[in-house]
Amino acid sequence: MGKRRIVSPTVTRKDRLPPGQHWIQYPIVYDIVERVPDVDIKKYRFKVWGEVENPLELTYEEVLRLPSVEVVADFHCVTRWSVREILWEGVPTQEIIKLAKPKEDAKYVFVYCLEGYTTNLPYEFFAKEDSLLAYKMFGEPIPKEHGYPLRLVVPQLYAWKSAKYVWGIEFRKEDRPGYWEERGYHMVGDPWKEQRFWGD
Ligand SMILES: Nc1nc2c(c(=O)[nH]1)N[C@H]1C(S)=C(S)[C@@H](COP(=O)(O)O)O[C@H]1N2
Ligand SMILES: [Mo]
Repeated sequence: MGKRRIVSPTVTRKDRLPPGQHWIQYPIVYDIVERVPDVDIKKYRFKVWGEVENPLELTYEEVLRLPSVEVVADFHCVTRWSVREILWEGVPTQEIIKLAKPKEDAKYVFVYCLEGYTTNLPYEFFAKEDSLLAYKMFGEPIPKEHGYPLRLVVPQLYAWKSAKYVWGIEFRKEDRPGYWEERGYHMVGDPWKEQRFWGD
């Protein structure tokens, strides 16, 4: 039996290409560091904490055993390129929500990455049906430069919110700016509203 496949609303919506964007063939690799450190996968732990009833701490093997989906989604970078129909596979964020049980007042999500990158987003976008923690891209283990071992993919926001090398998810009452958000980028980042910079 095939895995459940979700076609993201980013693919099916009528105004598919967000304003100010153009199509390219493949995502350009962007990193805030020159060399991303190698991960010792035996020591890797994926953690969820903050405004939740059930904090999580999982090994990579345990992450791979969680219920999973395939998501086909477009990918929109704030530098104005967009890529059609990337195939991701991993754990739907809705599954993380089921396990960790965020409380009523968990309105924001803050994401921690192995090399020090962080980003923030509203809970509402984290919880979308096409958001996932991906460990495969086009059917193969996600390449290191695209986020191995685990990548938060949030197709309905600009790509800087799709954090690579994720190790931690914190549910929060209050918003807090991540790496690019501290440097002027938008706290939400909805491409169809052209929320590029804070104030847009
Ligand atoms: N951990 C981490 N995640 C990150 C980044 C980063 O520097 N570090 N860059 C972001 C930006 S600005 C973009 S456009 C996308 C690019 O994804 P790609 O490198 O897979 O093409 O990753 C996002 N996720
Ligand atoms: Mo970006």
